[in-house]
Amino acid sequence: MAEQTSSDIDVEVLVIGAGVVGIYALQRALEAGFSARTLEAGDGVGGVWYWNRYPSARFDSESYTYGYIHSKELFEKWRWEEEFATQPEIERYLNFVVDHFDLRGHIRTGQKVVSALWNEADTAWTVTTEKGETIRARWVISATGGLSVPNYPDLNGLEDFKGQAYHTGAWPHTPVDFTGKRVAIIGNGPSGAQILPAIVDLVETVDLYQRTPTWTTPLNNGAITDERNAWLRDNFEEIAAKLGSAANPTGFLHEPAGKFSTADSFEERQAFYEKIWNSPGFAKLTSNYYDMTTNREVNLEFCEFLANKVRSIVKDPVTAERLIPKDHLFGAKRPPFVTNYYESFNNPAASLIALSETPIVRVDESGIETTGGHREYDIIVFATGFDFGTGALTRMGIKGINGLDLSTDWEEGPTDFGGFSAHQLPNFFFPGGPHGAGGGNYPRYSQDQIDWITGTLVHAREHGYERFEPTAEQQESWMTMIETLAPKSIFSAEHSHYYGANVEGKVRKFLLNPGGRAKLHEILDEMTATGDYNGALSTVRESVSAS
Ligand code: NA7
Repeated sequence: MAEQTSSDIDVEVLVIGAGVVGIYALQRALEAGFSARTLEAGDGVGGVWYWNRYPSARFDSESYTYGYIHSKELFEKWRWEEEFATQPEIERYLNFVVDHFDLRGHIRTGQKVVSALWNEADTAWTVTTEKGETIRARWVISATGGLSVPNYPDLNGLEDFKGQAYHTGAWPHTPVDFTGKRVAIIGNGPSGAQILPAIVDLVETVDLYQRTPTWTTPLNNGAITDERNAWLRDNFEEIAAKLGSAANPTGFLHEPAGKFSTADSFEERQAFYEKIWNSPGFAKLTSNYYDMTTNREVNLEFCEFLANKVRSIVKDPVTAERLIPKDHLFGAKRPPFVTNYYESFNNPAASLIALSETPIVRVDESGIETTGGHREYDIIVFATGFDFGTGALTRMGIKGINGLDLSTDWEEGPTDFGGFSAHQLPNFFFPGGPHGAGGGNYPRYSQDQIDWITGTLVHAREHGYERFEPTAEQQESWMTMIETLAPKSIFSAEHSHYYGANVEGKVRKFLLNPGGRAKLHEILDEMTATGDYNGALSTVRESVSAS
């Protein structure tokens, strides 16, 4: 077998995607001294925050807990305007980060990857883009996102519609003018719930098509004052340590309730729920009673509190009842946190169409027909979510050992190790992929993964390993953990994108890491306890002789 030389490859580390995860992966690889490059499909950086430019698209994790926490200098240089920043601010931030770390020269935008082929003899990947660019890399880090492939509903006559139609996840760069327009929004997840209040005062009419009600609660956003900003700067070390800790399963700063529901009387619990209602974003889950997600009775009591909130806000009692979920407990499905969602239905321009009562029959050139009648529209907004977890990876033409085709291999659901690698896909990492995130702040999970991946590449370089491939046993053990703990996850509602249920024909398999960060770290620590990661790392010679 020929000696490996650096001329066999164009670059040591190829990152695919310049979103939150890809930017970090590129920076870490360069910092560790690898030659590295990024291919990005969009014409700019930002990933999900580049594509989702619909009105009022914003974080529902606090800006400074979602942003990067590995650099004090970066943390101090960027000043967030709002507790929960909007998309333009986030896109500006990510561009700032790229320039701060001098990454732009390593990123090629407008380069969508269409194939990635493993070549065992060269211990290298050949990656090709839609425009025909080909790059050979020793290691590939596919940071292509869990929510990057828009999911369109399978509706009769969709192609006949003559008005404007947009998906929230592929929003145009030129602003859409909603003034005086008749608008349909299909979907009431976080995206649909965000866009409704943003346009309701502009439109002639807006109809929200709801398949299943959600437990939407107020975001409780606010501007970051100078005092708050000074506090953030002064406490960077503590903030970074808390967010970065594997013992922090949610990756937020929220203070835990410190008690079980049984500690309080009925009246005290109602007062506590009021406090929770007024808390920021995800604190409604992370600062709630310890047993909120495990004790059905207390969760039902909280749901009744929320239902009464909806009834008190929404003036039309029929609409209010339609907005109240009946099929899942609070937290079982990823809840949206949005300002003025329920209030929007008090605007005479807004209507709720409950698809459980009047399903869509067809779309035609002028609008949408349900079993309740026909309504005309100038604009249809698809807020119908994404092919979560596996969407991008199964569309990238990835072929591993012996031509193993990832799209067919994962037909019955993804099998992986650590939520970022797979047996028979050597030297290929997909941080933020299926089983990547747990029930918490997405970038904190991805940072854990990237830090480990970068550490592995450095370890491999220092010890002469050229190949990383989780063994079949390591993968099986990880997948057993996923399957065993999935029913215990708080996001247990099977009718959710965390089970792939929103995509027509997709197999229903749990797509998060139900063991959380602690389990991930425990498993990875066990692996790294030996020099060759219990057989996952090898030299080219070893892998050839083993095959
Ligand atoms: P989500 O949370 O997946 O929500 C998609 C919404 O679209 C949800 O209300 C779905 O109803 C609805 N949907 C999907 N398909 C249809 C069809 N065919 N007909 C009617 N309604 C449909 O996506 P988002 O973009 O809102 O949020 C994605 C992530 O962004 C979120 O997890 C956060 O991380 C932020 P369903 O509930 O399935 O009945």
